Amino acid sequence: MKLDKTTIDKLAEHLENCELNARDTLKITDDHPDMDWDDAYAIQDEIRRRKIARGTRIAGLKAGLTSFAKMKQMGVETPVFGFVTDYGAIPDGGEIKMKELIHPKVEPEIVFVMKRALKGPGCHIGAVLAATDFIMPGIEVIDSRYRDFKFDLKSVIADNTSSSRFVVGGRIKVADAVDMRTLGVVLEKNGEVVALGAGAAVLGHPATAIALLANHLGARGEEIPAGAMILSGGITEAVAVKSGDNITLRVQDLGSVSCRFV
Ligand code: OOG
Ligand code: MG
Repeated sequence: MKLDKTTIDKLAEHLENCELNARDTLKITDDHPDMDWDDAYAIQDEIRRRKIARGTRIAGLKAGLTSFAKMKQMGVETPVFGFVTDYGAIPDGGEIKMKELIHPKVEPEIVFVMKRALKGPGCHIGAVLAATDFIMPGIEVIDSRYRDFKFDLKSVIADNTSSSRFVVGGRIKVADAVDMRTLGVVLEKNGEVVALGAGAAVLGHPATAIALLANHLGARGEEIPAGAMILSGGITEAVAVKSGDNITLRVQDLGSVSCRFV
């Protein structure tokens, strides 16, 4: 750790206020170029602590920057991990208020729900599939607090990996009922196809993202709890949205989910 506790708390408060007030900021590594990975996750942990203390519930976990398309779009090359909140959950077909957000983008994702806890190190796809209860389609709405989505990995980890809103639903399937690698996804904006891909875009198999999360948590003495919902990461580039846009995600064999920006 390179930052002291006072600085970590101050940066967490600043980033969380940017989220809650829909205000953007410059990436925090500009003022703290020597901060390290532990500092970045410590800031994210402090944001989580602040939310829980205020009565917010953690609705699930997320992996991000797990596909080549996303890494290329953001100019980074390592996955990151964060959490999603109860107030971020939007019902299928629901409305998302633009005035609560800065510059949202949508991502097509495969969402896992676990029946058993998973603890790294040494967690692999087989362990993930054995511990998975079911999968379902999800739209993640990301909204970086950094101006123009310009950040580096440490800044985005501290900012809870741009976590904002999410929509899950569609049809659930047990993990062995589908080949997640060849699962086709089609993302539509106002009825037009704006992005498409297949599950293998996420690290060869979306379950790999869950294994990496378990290993990441294991290194910190934590685990993925039984029952956890986990977003495995955008399969395609994220797509910018504006007020009035209707978004639908169709996933082969898993139905569709949608939302509207107002
Ligand atoms: C970081 C969050 C990325 C994903 O699925 O790749 C993410 C960002 O691109 O702002 O959630
Ligand atoms: Mg995502």
